[in-house]
Amino acid sequence: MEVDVAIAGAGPSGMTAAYYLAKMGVKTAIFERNLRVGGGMPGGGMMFNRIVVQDEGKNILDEFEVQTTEYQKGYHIADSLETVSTICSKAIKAGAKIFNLIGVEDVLIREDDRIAGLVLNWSAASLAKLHVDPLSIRSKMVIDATGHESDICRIVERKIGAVLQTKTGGVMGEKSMWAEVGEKMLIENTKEVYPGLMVAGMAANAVFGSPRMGAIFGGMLLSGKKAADIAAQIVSKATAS
Ligand code: 48F
Repeated sequence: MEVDVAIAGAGPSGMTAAYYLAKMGVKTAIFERNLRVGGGMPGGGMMFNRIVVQDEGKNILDEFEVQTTEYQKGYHIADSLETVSTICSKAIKAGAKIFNLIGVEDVLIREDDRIAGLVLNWSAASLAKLHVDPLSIRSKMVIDATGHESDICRIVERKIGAVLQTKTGGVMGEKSMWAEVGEKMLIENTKEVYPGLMVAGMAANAVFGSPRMGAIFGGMLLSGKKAADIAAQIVSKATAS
């Protein structure tokens, strides 16, 4: 019922963030509304289940002991299923909890509308359109790692208003594909976007209006790692005060 960091979405960015947070001893849980983990990674590029990572991303795959093959200077290919299953396993072994089949349907707010946790419900209940009241979990930091949908930021915008730290105050929406720029912007966009709420992975580019990047996944891993570092610092300050 209470964690340090609550992550919405078990795609590559959410699971990478969970791995690094758990490794630092931060109590972390991911809530994934799907039956399976991995988000958009298992499908690779157009269902050829291979992913591409650049050198920086490969360093993380090396740390996870995922096999890669260089196909061009600076670019490497990995098996998407090996990557997803390994990151998932490493995150759980490091101490993170992953709850599948649970969707995030709202955020918990406290004084000054600071985000203080997530409101959860069974995916099956919402799929069956059952009128079932949710439960909530408290956290010191929430990470929106819900991918292109940036679901949690959209909920905040809908319910609290245009309060996000973007140019418009709302979710700006992702731009059309430009892999090189999208990958760079993703790291810059990985940050706190509202008190108590961070964005990681494709959600970060969707929120800040940056391009998408197709089957290049290095940025998702690097964004997850950066999100973990920032969230851990915020949690440690909150714990000290
Ligand atoms: O989409 P997803 O894989 O996000 P990511 O980690 O990675 C993006 C890439 O897969 C790919 C890409 C590469 O260039 O663009 O798309 O940023 O994973 C997001 C996960 O969040 C879950 C969703 O089922 C998926 O597994 N999710 C979405 N909304 C909710 C949610 C929600 N409201 N509650 C719980 N889980």
